[in-house]
Amino acid sequence: MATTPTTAATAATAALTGAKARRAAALPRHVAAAGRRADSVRCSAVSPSAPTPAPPATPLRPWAPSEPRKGADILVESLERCGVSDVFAYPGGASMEIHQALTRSPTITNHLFRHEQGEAFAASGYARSSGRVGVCVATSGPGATNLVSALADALLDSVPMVAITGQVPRRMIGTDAFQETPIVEVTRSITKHNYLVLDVDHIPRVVQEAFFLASSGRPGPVLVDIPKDIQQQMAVPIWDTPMSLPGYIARLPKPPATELLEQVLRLVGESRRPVLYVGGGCAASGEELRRFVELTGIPVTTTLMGLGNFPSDDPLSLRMLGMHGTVYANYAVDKADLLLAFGVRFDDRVTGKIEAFASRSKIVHIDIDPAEIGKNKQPHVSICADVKLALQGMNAVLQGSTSKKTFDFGSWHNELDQQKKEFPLGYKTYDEEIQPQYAIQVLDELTKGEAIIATGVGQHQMWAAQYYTYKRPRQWLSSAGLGAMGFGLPAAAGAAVANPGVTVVDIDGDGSFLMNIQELAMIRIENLPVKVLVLNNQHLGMVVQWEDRFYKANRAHTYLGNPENENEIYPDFVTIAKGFNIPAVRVTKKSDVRAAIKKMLETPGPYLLDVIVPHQEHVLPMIPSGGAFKDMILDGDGRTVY
Ligand SMILES: Cc1ncc(C[n+]2csc(CCOP(=O)(O)OP(=O)(O)O)c2C)c(N)n1
Ligand SMILES: [Mg+2]
Repeated sequence: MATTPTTAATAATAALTGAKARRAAALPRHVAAAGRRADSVRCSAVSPSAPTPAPPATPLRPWAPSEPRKGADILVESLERCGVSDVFAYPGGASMEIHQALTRSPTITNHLFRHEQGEAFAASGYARSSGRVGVCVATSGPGATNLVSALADALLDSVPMVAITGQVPRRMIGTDAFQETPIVEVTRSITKHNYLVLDVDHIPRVVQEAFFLASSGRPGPVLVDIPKDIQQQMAVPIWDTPMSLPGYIARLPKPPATELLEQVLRLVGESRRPVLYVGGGCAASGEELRRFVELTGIPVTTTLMGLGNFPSDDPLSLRMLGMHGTVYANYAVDKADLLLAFGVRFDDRVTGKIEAFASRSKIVHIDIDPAEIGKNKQPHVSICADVKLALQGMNAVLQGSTSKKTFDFGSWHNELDQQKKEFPLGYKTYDEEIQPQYAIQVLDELTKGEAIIATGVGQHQMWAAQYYTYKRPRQWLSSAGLGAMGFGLPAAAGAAVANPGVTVVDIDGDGSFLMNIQELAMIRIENLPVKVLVLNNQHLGMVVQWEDRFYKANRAHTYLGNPENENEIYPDFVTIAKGFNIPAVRVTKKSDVRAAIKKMLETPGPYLLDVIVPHQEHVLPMIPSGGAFKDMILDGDGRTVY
């Protein structure tokens, strides 16, 4: 390895490559030139919680303010100053100083997951469900590389996270030392930014910057790598060191110009078939969005990331669009004359064939990230701004007495209502077989659509998106952009930590659940109300669906059961759960589902329900990859020969 401390430091703080470079390159020049001093922005300014005063010295921390303490203690105190109350940390040689320091923190609790991938997805679940920055800590080498999937996931889904890794001592960096990986290099293109700390005095500033970067503008993951000798070095912290991010801060979008917002409203006034296409970027503006819809009467479809940002039981909701979206949502976008794309990125799973997507429509794109504007689809009007401010601004104009506008989209609503009647979401039933969609509908009914839902990746994820009634932002936690199996259980646990007392259900697939099954230990030991509902089809169902449709049902390593005995359910999740001391039940008959889910919800603490479902079921509707609205598949399943 050729990395020297100096080059690594320069590279870590100066270079922006990959996704970061794309975004930076797209920043408008006039914004970059505007230059504002960083000094005025403090860590607490971006933390949703109130500024935290320095905690009083405790017996655990005998030092006076001007006395030296270990770098690891400075790190933990810096986290406290950023309002951190929970971390997800798994120890090792290069991070045990941090763990020792955590035991001295009067305010921070560590939640011990059993795998670093688990803790990092937990930090994501914590952040997604609360809006607060999720923090995970891992040791060097394998600990750090185990964070990689979750960092990539957080970058693609814009989740605010700070990952802290231990690194080998400075003098050993670049020597292929035991458990050395250049994690700054490894994660450069899957973090919003990353740091290698080479001076103990930099810790307060770097932590402050990391939290600011993670949570400001378009949120994302930031990694801070700290060599062990720095964690051990004694120093007196200087807490008021200002952040040094002048370029970044200068490029953060300004409030949207009223003229632009009025231009958008003029387009709304001229349109007859407008549609709101809403994504994860609207997670912080659910209220403003609802008000905007009340004032305009524009129907709303959301992306997978946008579920809950507009209530899916509202008469104007078209539910989800895209590959597995509803017929009526995709119909609306296909027929629209105005598409209001708010906090979205025209992902290929939404657009399919990009030229055919919203081809009759003018497009208004509002997004906080300039790199998204025009990346996949050229908008007619674009506003690079915080969508919350844009919605507030438009609502103010609409409510203004002098310019009060009324819109009449009655015939458009009737046309879409007709589509809803003609093409509702639905599925066939077969005697006592449990349809996975049915199990989710029962869960929805029994939880009144109020639970926080996490998922794995696959068919069960799509059914969970289609059949649960999300009513509020931050209720739906799913690895959307990366599609990382194994996300569900740890993300559910992280959400349970962030939302004490709230029931969290992990609707999981048998394949996905198996990827982080070890976190059953964590939910048992912390007695979290995490309910695991496994839709167990003994297969990698989503891949099976593609095999059925596009590979003449040739099974290529997609059966997860025991080939020697296909009649038994393998592995036996109920027995495994019992080994973790978690109550668990298996259901195989439709008539038992309701009582079983009721029992699961009524049982305090963790619970596992293994729901045996047929593997022949297909997620429908489906627009094949790269297809258009006209290519939508409405029926058929694995019982059909193609
Ligand atoms: C880590 C990871 N590996 C592979 C894939 C590819 N993949 C997507 S869906 C899927 C099947 C998932 O099976 P399961 O969790 O049982 O869900 P099901 O589709 O059966 O509901 C696979 C293998 C992935 N998304 N993530
Ligand atoms: Mg499966």
